[in-house]
This record gives sequence, C-alpha cells and structure tokens, in this order.
Amino acid sequence: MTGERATVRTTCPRDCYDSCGIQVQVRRGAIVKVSGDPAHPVNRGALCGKCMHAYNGVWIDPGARLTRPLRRRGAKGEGAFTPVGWEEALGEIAERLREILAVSGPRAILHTHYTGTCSLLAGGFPMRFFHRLGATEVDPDTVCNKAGHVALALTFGDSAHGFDPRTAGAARCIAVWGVNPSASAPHAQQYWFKESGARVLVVDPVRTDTAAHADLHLQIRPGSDAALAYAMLNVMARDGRIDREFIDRHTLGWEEVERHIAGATPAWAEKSTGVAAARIEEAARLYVDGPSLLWMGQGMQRQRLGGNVTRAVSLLPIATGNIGRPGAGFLYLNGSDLRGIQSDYLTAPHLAREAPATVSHMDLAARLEDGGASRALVTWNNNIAASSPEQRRLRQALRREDLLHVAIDLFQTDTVDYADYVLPAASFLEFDDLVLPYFHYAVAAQVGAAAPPGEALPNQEIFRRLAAAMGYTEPELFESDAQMLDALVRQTGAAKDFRTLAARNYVLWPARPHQQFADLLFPTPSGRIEVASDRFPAAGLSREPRPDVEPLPTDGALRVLSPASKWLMNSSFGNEPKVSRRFELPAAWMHPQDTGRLGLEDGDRVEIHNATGAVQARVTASDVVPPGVVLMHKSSWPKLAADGVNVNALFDGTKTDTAESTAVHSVVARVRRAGDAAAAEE
Ligand SMILES: Nc1nc2c(c(=O)[nH]1)N[C@H]1C(S)=C(S)[C@@H](COP(=O)(O)OP(=O)(O)OC[C@H]3O[C@@H](n4cnc5c(=O)[nH]c(N)nc54)[C@H](O)[C@@H]3O)O[C@H]1N2
Ligand SMILES: Nc1nc2c(c(=O)[nH]1)N[C@H]1C(S)=C(S)[C@@H](COP(=O)(O)OP(=O)(O)OC[C@H]3O[C@@H](n4cnc5c(=O)[nH]c(N)nc54)[C@H](O)[C@@H]3O)O[C@H]1N2
Ligand code: SF4
Ligand SMILES: [Mo]
Repeated sequence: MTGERATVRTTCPRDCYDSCGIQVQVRRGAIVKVSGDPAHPVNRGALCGKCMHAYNGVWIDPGARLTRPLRRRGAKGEGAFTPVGWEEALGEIAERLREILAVSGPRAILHTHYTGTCSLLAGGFPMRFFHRLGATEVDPDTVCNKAGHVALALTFGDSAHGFDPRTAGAARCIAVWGVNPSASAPHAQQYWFKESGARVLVVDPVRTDTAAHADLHLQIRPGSDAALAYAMLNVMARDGRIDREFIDRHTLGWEEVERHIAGATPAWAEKSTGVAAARIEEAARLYVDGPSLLWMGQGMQRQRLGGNVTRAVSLLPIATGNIGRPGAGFLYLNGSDLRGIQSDYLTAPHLAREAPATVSHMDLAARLEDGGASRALVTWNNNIAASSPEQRRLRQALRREDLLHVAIDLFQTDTVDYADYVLPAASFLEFDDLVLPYFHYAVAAQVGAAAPPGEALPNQEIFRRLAAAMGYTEPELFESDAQMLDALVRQTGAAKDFRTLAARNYVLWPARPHQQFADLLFPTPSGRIEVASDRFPAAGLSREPRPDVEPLPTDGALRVLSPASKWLMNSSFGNEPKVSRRFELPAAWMHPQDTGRLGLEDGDRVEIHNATGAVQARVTASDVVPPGVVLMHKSSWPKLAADGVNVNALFDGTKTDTAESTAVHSVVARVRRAGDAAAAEE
C-alpha cells in the first residue's frame, strides 16, 4: 500500500441491517474516495446517502476527528481539553481506577457501550477488560431491543435466529411489523422485497417509504399492535384458517390465548387501532394464505407494553403454522453464534471474579447522580448525551466533579464534552476486523485502508494498553488482533484465516440457507412454543399475551415517536455538515387535524414539551402520521441544534413491561408555537 494507488474492499460495520460492501481508494497512504462495492450482493455499488457524505467527509477529515488523548481543563460539559501523551493519560486513569477499586470496589465503576461500531473486535474485545475489572455494565440492549428479545426468548427459546433472507423466494407474503427498512435497511428495501416476489404487508403508525411501497399498509395507532394481532387471529379463527394441528403438536398454553381471540373482532379492534375492519380482514387473509415471513421491528417494542406486543404479534406465525417450513418464519435479528462465533471467546466472561453487575440505561441518570454507587464512568462506542433518556438530568449528573469520566470516540460528541479524559479511537477504515451482519447470514471482512489520524488507536489497542497500565497480566487481555481474527474466522469455518476471507470480502454463511426451527424443536423448558406459562409472570408479563392497548392521550397531548432517520445512524453522522444542517431545527410531522386544532401552520417553529424537558422543531403538517402522533427522528447531535438538545430531552426513561428496556415510543408531550411559552395550547 506504500505505492501510488490501491483499492481496498471492506465492509460497513454500522448498526445497520445491510452491512454493505465498500471500496476505498487510497493514494500514497491517504483515503481519497469511499464508495459502494459493485461486486457486493447487498448494496451492488451504492452506499446510503449518509455514509456517502460522512465517509468522504468528517470520517476521513483529521480536522474533524479526535487525534490525540486529551485531559480536561475547563468545566465539565464545556469541552475544553489539553492534549496529553497516551502513557500519561492511561497512567493517570489507571491510578484513579485503582484508588476507586481500593475504596469503593469495582462495581462503582460503570461503563456504557453500544452500537458505535458493530465489528467483532472493536465491539467485543474491550469486554475482556471490563470483565477482569468487574465493572458495572450499563446493559446495552436496554436502550434498544431487550423487551423483544426477552419476550421471544421466553416464547420460542430463542430470539436471535430468525428467517434467512435467502429463503424469501418461497414466501408469498412478507409482513413488516414496526420496522422501517427504507431508513434502517435501505438496500434490503431497494432489492430484497422486490426480488422475493412476495406481497408486502406493513404495520406502522407512520407512512414510511416502506409503507408507501407496500401492497397493504395498516396505519395503526401506536401502542395498539396487540389488539390488531388478535383481530387478525379472530378473522382466521372465524374462517377456520387456524392451524390446529401445528398448535396441538408444538405449543403450550394456546387455550389461554383462545379466550381472548373470540372477543377481538375487527370491528372491536377498529376502535382502538384506528385501522378499518375491512383492512384488518384483508391483512389477515394476505398473511394466512402464506407461506409468510414476519419481520418484527425493534421500533415496535420500544413502548410501555413492548413485551406483550411482541408476544401478541408472534402469535401470527404460531396460529398459522408459519414456522419451520420454506418461506415461513420470523426475524427479530440474526445472531452470530449460528455462524460459529463463540462470544465467550471474544469477551472472556471467565475473567470476572464476581457475578457481573448491570444497570438499565433507563436508570443511568439516577445511578450517576448517586456519588456512592458511581465513582467512575467509561463511555465507548456510545454517545449517551444524545442517545439515552433523561437528557437534562443525565447531563447534570455528568457534571459531577467527583466522577471520573473517560470517553473513547472518533469525534468530540456531546458526551465527550463532559469527560475528564478523552481517548481517540481509530475508525473502521483504519483497522482489520470482522462483521457478522444481523439480517443476512454472512461473514464479512473489515479491512483497514489507511493509518488512523494522529495518535488514534482501535478500541482493542486502547484496552490492551489500559490493561497494562492497570498492571493486569492475564494473556486474554493482550491477545493480538491478527491472532483473534484468525481464531474467529476459523470458528466460522467460512475461510481458513482472515486474509483468505479478506480476499473474498463477503461470504454468505452458512453456505446453505438456514431454515429457522427446521426440526420444530424449541429450546424452551417444554420443548414447545410457550404461548402461556408461569415463566412470564416472573418476567413481569401476564401468563398469556393479551389484546391490551396503550391508548393515545385524550387531553390534547400527543404521542412522540422517534425512530431511525435515513440521514443518521443513531447519533453517528450527526456532525457531518451535510447532515447536521437538517437537524439544526429538526422536522416534526403532525397530522393536519392536530396542527389545525393547535392553530399551527406548516413550517411553524414549535416547542414540544413535557415535565421531563422540551425540544424545538419545525412542523410539517401531513397525514404520514395519524392524529395524536408527532414524529421526530432519534439522536441528532444536541450541541449542533439551535436549542442544544434532541428528542431525548422528552424521554423520562419509562421502562417496558419486561426487561427494564426502553419505552421511548411511549413519550407523551404537548406542542406549542415556540416563544408562546405562556400561552396554553388548548
Ligand atoms: N429517542 C430515541 N432514542 C434512541 C432510540 C430511539 O429509537 N429513539 N434508539 C436507541 C437505540 S435503538 C440505540 S441502539 C441507541 C444507540 O445509541 P449509541 O450507542 O450512542 O449509538 P451511535 O450514535 O451509533 O454510537 C455512539 C458513538 O460511537 C462512536 N464510534 C463509532 N465508531 C467507534 C469506534 O470504533 N470506537 C469508539 N470508541 N467509538 C466509536 C460514534 O462516533 C458515536 O459517537 O440509541 C437509542 N436512542
Ligand atoms: N438510517 C438508520 N438506520 C438505522 C439506525 C438509524 O438510526 N438510522 N439505527 C439502527 C438501530 S440501533 C436499530 S435498533 C435499528 C432499528 O430499526 P427498526 O427496527 O426499523 O426500528 P425503528 O426505526 O426504531 O422503528 C421502526 C418503525 O416502528 C414504528 N413504530 C413506532 N411505534 C410503533 C408501534 O406502536 N407499533 C408499530 N407497529 N410500529 C411502531 C416507527 O414508526 C418506525 O417506522 O435500525 C438500525 N438502522
Ligand atoms: S449504514 Fe447501512 S446502508 Fe449505509 S453504508 Fe453502512 S451498511 Fe450500508
Ligand atoms: Mo438499536
């Protein structure tokens, strides 16, 4: 690569269903262009707009990146730092950590991490350090998808091995429930649906581009999915289309569900869901004619009754026997163990000396207010000041002078501004790693194309050095990237070593399409699908899924939905100028009935507010949302917005019915014209 020009093929490791192939043009060691790999089966030469801008923008601009370790010199939150050497920074951090260990024990050290990068080493290896340290992990899935995981795992014994997208050709219907691939899986949206030949049914309160292109869109009121699912079952039962044989053989507790089906007529459900009875009938027929795939979204379960909703929707494949046969099944997300990856090897939980301690993201602000329970915080792969609930309270807690805060990132995010020490991370364009997509069953290589800017280092190297500074000696903490990559590739069996995989870039794996639950053996205690059992109440749920609804407010307040934007990847890309200007005053979509009622005009600057906080936005009046709903998008950079916050200023950290997970789509707030603080809206 020392020569003039080279093209490097690599993989995008963002938290995205697509995991696109990328080609990087390098000239004299510097990246000159990042584009889509024309040979890649998923993205076929294109990159999404956000990555096209940011990977050719701030990601390769040393002026926009963190390039040296920094020590705080201003007040917390101010973002004023002095450069320091790596050894000095890590030495000082280690000394403070050792002192905290001696006085308060390891659990007073918290760490948060999540989707900054999803490659295996940069996402997983640092866990070896935290296991050895015995720190409290802020449970990452509680800010995203844990309610759905727990509900599906209790029901089917497994939430992480869904249908294989390669099997879609055998499906006649694909139900897309609370997922918006037009933003969160743009290339699946572009090619996969069409090439499957299946008819597409979308259930979403928002008329997303996915919904607009579907054969049938049920524009449901948020929070009413369980009623809709039951009404579809009611139609199937009435028409004699329930698969009794499948139910008798493979399920436990169906009779407890049956009690609810009888009363859940489409006419009954129309009242709470807002979906016309005739459309519910149409959807039921489309799905039951099958074979049908069900893609269950993460957006769907981010609501107060998220666990119950997930269970109720999962009754559809169960009732119709759409499990274990070609063209049938459901997908939440596809984990890497079926491709051979041993996560215990990657994260080494055996290094922990005590049972691991965790806290929910929903309790993060409260925990950080408690000086006794939290003395240090390490944030890596995670921008809590943008992504987590209780933005105002969290920022206040991060101002604590006695909290040692170490932030590791590529950029000076809002979270980084609060840190005592900032450690600069290398980007995926700068080191080798592995990507295991969570939609397609594949194994892909991330191949470094250039050296990191300045002194930035991959997460792995940062934690190897920190382990050394702590005086740790366990060899697992020092294993080299090359050794781990070869070991992981061997675990998959997709290639003999990392270099061989890198030469191919992307391998569909397992080679033969996976058939979910092909043997109809379910890893639950009973070996059957557990629709109702005693295990659910222990997890905070009712014995059986219920047709319950979380109604919209009736006092003039609105429900705020904040799903993925096609211009952002969570908070990543929020600092790319072509993106950030869209979010300086972010858009908020409201139904014309609501804007009319509130005397608002299209384009008005409004304040959306509740007891937790307030955020400003520009209104777009449109029936892309139903009455009673405001749509904004998640995770723009607060400090680049006119009012210094994002939509998470409104979220009080309400938990789902199970798993202490996020109910961010249950936020309720009022809207008024900005500047009209005194005027009540009603
Ligand atoms: N209102 C609302 N809020 C939400 C959601 C919602 O639906 N609505 N969704 C939630 C969901 S689903 C999730 S998953 C969370 C995600 O929240 P986060 O985990 O915060 O997501 P990101 O912004 O992707 O990544 C965080 C940081 O990682 C950094 N990063 C990227 N690569 C690297 C690397 O190699 N090393 C290091 N050290 N850092 C790196 C990025 O620059 C970024 O600042 O947000 C949640 N927040
Ligand atoms: N471009 C882009 N892609 C992303 C991300 C991103 O920020 N930007 N984030 C990544 C991450 S971390 C994740 S977890 C995934 C999430 O991606 P998805 O699984 O697609 O989830 P969301 O975008 O949060 O929400 C999907 C849909 O759920 C709908 N929804 C909200 N409430 C309800 C409800 O009560 N019922 C139903 N049926 N639907 C509801 C929303 O209107 C939205 O259209 O995307 C990943 N991909
Ligand atoms: S974020 Fe998703 S769509 Fe964009 S380049 Fe990466 S994998 Fe592809
Ligand atoms: Mo997520």
